[in-house]
Amino acid sequence: MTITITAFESSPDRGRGLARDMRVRWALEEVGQPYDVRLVSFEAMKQPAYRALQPFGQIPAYQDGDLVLFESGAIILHLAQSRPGLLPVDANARARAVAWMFAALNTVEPPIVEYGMASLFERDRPWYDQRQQMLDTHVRARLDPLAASLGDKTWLDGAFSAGDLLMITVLRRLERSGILASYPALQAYIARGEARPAYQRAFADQLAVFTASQD
Ligand code: GTB
Repeated sequence: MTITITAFESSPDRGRGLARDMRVRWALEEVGQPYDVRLVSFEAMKQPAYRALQPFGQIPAYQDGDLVLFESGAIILHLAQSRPGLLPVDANARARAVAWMFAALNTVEPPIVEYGMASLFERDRPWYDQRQQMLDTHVRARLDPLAASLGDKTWLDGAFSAGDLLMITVLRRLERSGILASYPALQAYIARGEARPAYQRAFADQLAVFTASQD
């Protein structure tokens, strides 16, 4: 049975690999798992048939035979637990890598998403500058300890793991914010992730979808 994931028919990120199918594609490539992609429109995502796969009407959803999953973190955790390559074998090291997965999604991503949403949708509000300053502070309050934890290591904890994969996809959302300029070690960390062959394949595949949607 072929694994199928869903992705935007035409991604609002214009092929920058910021939508959450990118992290699942990257994980699938890291573990060497072939997959199909089902492209969905915004309208189709909100229909009952799609909500049976993803209750919130979002991408990505994941199907492998009888198993239907939603939430990019849960999909990646499932892939990492069922195939070698994304979690250490040692039980304690594995638990720590899972902690970094949660840290990426639950501690670092929320202020980054809030910052990005404000930049997109609140720019014309009279209070925008003040709010953006506050959100900038919130993002830095996560990046400072993250950079300290990374130190001069290549990855967050030993070998590359699903924790790094998620953290790097989350940090990439800041690429146009200017904030990362204060964090050269995090910039280098992102670049190491982006240099991985599995990342490159995943990125090229999602970009090809966007490019085709413009024809
Ligand atoms: N927690 C869920 C998960 O991790 O799977 C969140 C899924 C989610 O937010 N999906 C978004 C979606 O389907 C796409 S990724 N949105 C449509 C909707 O809710 O109606 C979020 C995203 C969208 C666009 C950009 N961008 O343009 O840069 C970046 C990220």
